[in-house]
Amino acid sequence: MEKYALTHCRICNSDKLYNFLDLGSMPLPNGFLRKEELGGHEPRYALGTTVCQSCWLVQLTRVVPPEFMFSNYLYIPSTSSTMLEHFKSMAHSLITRFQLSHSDLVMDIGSNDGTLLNFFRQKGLPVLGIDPASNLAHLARMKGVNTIDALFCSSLSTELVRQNVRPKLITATNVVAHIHNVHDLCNGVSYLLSDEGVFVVEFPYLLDLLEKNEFDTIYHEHLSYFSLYPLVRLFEMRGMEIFDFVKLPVHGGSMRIFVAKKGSKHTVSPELQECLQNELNQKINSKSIYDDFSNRVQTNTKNLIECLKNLKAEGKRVIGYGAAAKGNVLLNFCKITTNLVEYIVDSIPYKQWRFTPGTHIPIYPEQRLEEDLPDYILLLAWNFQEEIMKKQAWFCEKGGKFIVAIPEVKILS
Ligand code: DWN
Repeated sequence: MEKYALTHCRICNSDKLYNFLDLGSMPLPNGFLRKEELGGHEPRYALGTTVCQSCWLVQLTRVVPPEFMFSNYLYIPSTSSTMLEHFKSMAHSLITRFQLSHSDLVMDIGSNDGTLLNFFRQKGLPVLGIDPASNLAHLARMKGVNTIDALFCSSLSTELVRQNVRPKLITATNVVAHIHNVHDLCNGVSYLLSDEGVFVVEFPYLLDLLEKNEFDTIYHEHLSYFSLYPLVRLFEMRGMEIFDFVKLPVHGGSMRIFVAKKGSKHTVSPELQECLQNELNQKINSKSIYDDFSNRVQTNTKNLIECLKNLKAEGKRVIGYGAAAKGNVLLNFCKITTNLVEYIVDSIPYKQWRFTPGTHIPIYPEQRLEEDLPDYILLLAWNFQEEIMKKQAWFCEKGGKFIVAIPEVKILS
């Protein structure tokens, strides 16, 4: 059997899986290389998507071990003002909605560099971060955010309860989709959460991914691509229930769900049923929506390659903006190297002066742009289009143009 192959749905254990998009075999999308690592062995892992024909969870066909991806992690949300604002308003809205007081512990699973928790801490609440990336846990502690370097699991929650750690609020943003054993996660959360406690989960929303052709957000870190339909089933299997949700614009369209133990005082929002019905109306429980998405991916990527080749033939210079994980999926799937994109600029120091995995495009600080005026910028971090185009407005004023490939190829000036 293929290494790390998924054989059964991680939520309902069905083996009725329908494969609908094969992105080939590529290196891990955050596997940035130092100069001396170029030419060395770069492990590649199959990247394909499948949908369970029982609970309709979209998931990857392979499960790469988390220790390969999250031990020393290079993704830091705090480098974006968009994400800083997002997490600040998230913390403030949760404190207000659930009337959190200074005695209510807030725990964040996948707490990264402590950005979200720091907003709770600044309001005087006790906080605890859980993240396996020691490099990020160190950054969090430097902010004053107490953090445990570990992958969250039910055995860790047992130890925390033994130490009388009982959070009133547990958050998990862009992490539940990264976890293979979601049943163990739910067991751990349910055991740890206080009786009226709330588990708030945020994730890129499947319907946005499909509607906006966001295929580059499909990569080895993201094992699941959630809609409400399979999640309702997951939490019910674990004695919990989703009682509310909110849609968000970040990361190409996300959803935040509010979960509590069955029998809690939290009343279920009537809009939940409407959203579930909309998912069925959009046919998330049929193969055709996935086949249509796959066909659009093929068309859009062919259009991008043709656009870049035409610009090259016209003698135009193209660079990339944002050494994002999703950008590496796009570059590897389209086999775009320095043949079409000369270099990439990025604001994260960890990534600068390294090279992209698989395509080996050099990454420089954003300041490089001012020293060198290319003709076009391929916006790999399209989810920050507004922030980046505002920051680099001078580039368009000087006649430069942006290229976006998602939801389809467009030239912006
Ligand atoms: O789930 C995940 C999503 C939420 O974020 C993680 N698995 C990994 C990560 O994916 P990503 O690498 O695609 O994330 P970003 O934050 O969309 O990547 C944006 C990149 O653009 C970063 O490397 C930073 C860079 N950037 C920049 O150079 N200048 C971003 C902004 C806003 C800028 O002004």
